[in-house]
Amino acid sequence: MKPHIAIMAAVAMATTVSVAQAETWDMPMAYADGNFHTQVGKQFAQCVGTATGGDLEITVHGGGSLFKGGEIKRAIQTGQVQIGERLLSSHQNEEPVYGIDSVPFLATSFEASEKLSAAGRDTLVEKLKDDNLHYLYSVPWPPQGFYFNKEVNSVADMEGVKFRSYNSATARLAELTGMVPTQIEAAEISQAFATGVVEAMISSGATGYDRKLWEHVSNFYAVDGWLPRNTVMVNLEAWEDLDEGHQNALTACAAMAADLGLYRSMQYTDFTLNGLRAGGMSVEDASEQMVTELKEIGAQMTAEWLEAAGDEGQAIVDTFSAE
Ligand code: PCA
Repeated sequence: MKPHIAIMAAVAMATTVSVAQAETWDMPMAYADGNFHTQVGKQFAQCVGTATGGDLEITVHGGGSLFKGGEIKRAIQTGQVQIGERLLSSHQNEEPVYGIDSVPFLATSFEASEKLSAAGRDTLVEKLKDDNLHYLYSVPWPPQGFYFNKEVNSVADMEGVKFRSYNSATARLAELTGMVPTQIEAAEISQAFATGVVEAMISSGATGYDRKLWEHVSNFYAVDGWLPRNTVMVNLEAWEDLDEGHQNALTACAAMAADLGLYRSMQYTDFTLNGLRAGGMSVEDASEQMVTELKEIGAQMTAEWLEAAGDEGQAIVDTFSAE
């Protein structure tokens, strides 16, 4: 073999070897590319690429482009993708513990959301493991408030309103307030409002801002009902196939992403509420009467959740309340 051919062959072989070693994972995410969750996911992916020296490259697919929100958990569980992010509370019907962050008026601030998440972490990790998933990190949405296309001062004003829900807790809340729920993923909100399928919802300022809700509704009422969380999970076999060094890299990047996500969520709260105002919406606190009535409904939903979640659920709430 001529020397330069030998070198070329060696280079080709080296390239082949390194390509064969580098693993690529797909990471579906359900929310808009510009949303902080997606941006944090991308920074997490970048961190993993750097920390593993390029051995593991994660490609983020935002906006529900690879799998829609409702399909993501199953896609990870079954190994169709190795990693992804999901609003776990929308799987509360599978496992009550997944819905703890959406129990109305249990944890109503960023601080409380972090505390509740920490109190329930060990149980959540076990539940996810039973579902063939490894927990990596979770990030709270900003506090939840109501969007209506009219002035609403009490629960009576909600009667008969067509309401967009995103999990079973928001559907139950609609029922208990006399509204008519339809479950719709965030990516489909604009269309659902534009076609009149729904006319109201409860969500963060962030999602209303991402979906330009001012084009469809007039009023936002801050209620700070709860802060649901998005959870990033890995297929258990994919996780176990990683060597310890790479697992450590993912765990470290996950800790970074959790901190960054919390910070970005806090930052995004005022920014997006101001964005709703700039779009022409009225943004104000819910009336005292509305809050009082909602808290009564919240107490009923808390009791319902505790009944479903049993001793395990009670233990998480006790740890959360004790500290
Ligand atoms: N946005 C998501 C979940 C909670 C939130 O603030 C949504 O509306 O689908």
